[in-house]
Amino acid sequence: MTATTDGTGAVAPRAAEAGQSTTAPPPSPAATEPPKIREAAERAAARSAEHLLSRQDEQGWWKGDLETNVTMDAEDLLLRQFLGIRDERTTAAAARWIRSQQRPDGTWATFYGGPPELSTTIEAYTALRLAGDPPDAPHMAAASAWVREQGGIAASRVFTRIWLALFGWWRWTDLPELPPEIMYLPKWFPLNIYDFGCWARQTIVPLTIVSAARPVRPAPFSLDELHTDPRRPLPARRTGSSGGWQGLFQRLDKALHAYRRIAVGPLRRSAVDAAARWIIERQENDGCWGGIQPPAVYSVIALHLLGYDLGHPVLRAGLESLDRFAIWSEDEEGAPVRMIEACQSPVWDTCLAAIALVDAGVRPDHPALVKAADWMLDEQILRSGDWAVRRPELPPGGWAFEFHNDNYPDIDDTAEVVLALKRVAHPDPERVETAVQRAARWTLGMQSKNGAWGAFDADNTSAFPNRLPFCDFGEVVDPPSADVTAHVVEMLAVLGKQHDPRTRRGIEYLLAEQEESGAWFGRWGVNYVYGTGSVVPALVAAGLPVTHPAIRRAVTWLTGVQNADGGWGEDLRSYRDPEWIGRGASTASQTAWALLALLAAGERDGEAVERGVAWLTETQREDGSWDEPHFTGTGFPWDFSINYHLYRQVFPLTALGRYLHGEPPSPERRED
Ligand code: R03
Repeated sequence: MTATTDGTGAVAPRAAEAGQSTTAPPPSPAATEPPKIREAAERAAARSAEHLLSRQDEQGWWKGDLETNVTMDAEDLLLRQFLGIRDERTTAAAARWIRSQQRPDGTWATFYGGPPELSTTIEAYTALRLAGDPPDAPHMAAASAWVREQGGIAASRVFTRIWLALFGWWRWTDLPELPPEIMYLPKWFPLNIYDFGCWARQTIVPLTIVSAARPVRPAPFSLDELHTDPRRPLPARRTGSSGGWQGLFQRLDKALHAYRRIAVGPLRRSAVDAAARWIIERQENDGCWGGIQPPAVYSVIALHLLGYDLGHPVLRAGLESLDRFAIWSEDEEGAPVRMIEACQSPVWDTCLAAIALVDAGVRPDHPALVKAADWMLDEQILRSGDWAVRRPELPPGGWAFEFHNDNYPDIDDTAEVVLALKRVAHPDPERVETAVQRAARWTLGMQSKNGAWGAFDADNTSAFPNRLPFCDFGEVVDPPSADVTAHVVEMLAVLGKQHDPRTRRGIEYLLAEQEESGAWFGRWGVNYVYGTGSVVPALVAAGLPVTHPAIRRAVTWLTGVQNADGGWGEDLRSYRDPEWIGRGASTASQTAWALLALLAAGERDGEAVERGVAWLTETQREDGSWDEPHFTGTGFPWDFSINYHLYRQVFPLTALGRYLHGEPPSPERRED
């Protein structure tokens, strides 16, 4: 009988060990398996489960910090400066966080251990100038010198230069035009707002109002030291057009600049009003926009420019929602430190935590799991959102990533929530089943033409948005990806739909997406380890035999990139440089993702799994948690990275659980 105890009696033997019927008895410990690794794994799983259970909110959810980079903190201060509401306490606390992230060479990066990044360094420097740090202070002089060497403000991204233009530190004429008339492009016309990914759409609409207004509220200091030639602070507009699509879109931008001179009048005014209405219609009931930072900050600026005062209910709620993105802590001297989250991930964290706890042997009817299931059930979104523009007939039924984001449920969260709900022994199974069926119907209805799934929309694959001069940061469309499709296929398999033609098309997409190496690209997690760790369990759950060539090639790739210390790690640089694919310092979440794939592929008794499990047991901390300074979450490949602070807990626990108790039950799990 293998049970893992967590001191509260919460962890009982899995049904199989308790002699109750399940689809498959757990694998018996291999004769060769040294008992110590199993005992170590049991101890680690019990401590990890206890740690995770202790972090559940009394409302039933889990939420780990969502750490990104200091542009969030800098832009928050710039927003407050622009609105005239910046206070010294908030400024000082934000400045402490920003300074704490500066590296010895004076620069800032977008991820732990990453290379210096120009726009991030410019925004951080500007925020510290707002906080009163003098330009000749050593840490400031080092930063500005490095910025000048990299080409200065002129070489930074469009978003950074928009922030600087708000204070006259850059010229609006040297920024791409974003005409509000875009609101009037029909839904079938290229570059209509629904051709953009939902996050880009929600950001661009308010920015068209800002672009039309071109506001300048002079700043209390200059930033001449951030230009390559401080004597020529505002270099001439960057012209020079290249050929092809890029040249075409640059000429379009020039034409839009010319159009602007005649743009005043009824059409422009009505377009601005249409944009304002669109924004206000989409404000969430907690005041945020889409649960993410960019639409919120630009919507507040846009509406303020249209005359909404800060006391107006829309703006007051918007600003209060931004305050909720702040995480306050203290530094060693006890001084307040404030870090802004770009977004919050309670739904994502809660479903992953529930999966981890059940897979690790916590009773499926444990009160914590029932409470989590109740919270998730209350979070299901039962009204239409922007996704319905492409799917007008489809009934709602998805989940979003955040606390409040009814307009933008995502397919990834929906699939993982269903996988979590199907694991919990809920006292009201009919309620769960109704929610699960709604979710399955919505998810199936969101399948893209190529048989796969994007994150927020169906067939959001236009090639035009990425070519706009404005779009020089992140992704601006939301095409299908292997990791989201895998989570959906795994969900459909658990629902007994592995033979449904739509599931088969998803499987075919996944098999076609496998790369030469045997790995799969990771869109929302870093990177090929995440993609492969998502796809292999899904294919096996859907009935592919572990002897299938695609599974074998994935196993070969994973064992080939295992680190000498037994763990797995993949540096974010693999999004830029193939040399880094599968390479990097071992991390808890990525080691777990590799183990999830190998365990699903039947490699439980192999050396790679044993070494990986050993790495997890040896690196676990006394309190049952793991540390993970490395970023393993992806917002936009390379441009915007996330350290999901709960990944380092939930995924190792899931991997240890499946090592100890076997794969989660699914209608078609084959025993090879
Ligand atoms: C893996 C989990 C499931 N997954 C969740 C995805 C949520 C990821 C966080 C979203 O936060 C964002 C932060 C952003 N920044 N800038 C942009 C942005 C979007 C989302 C952004 C970039 C380009 C444009 C507009 C906005 Br144009 C910091 C599905």
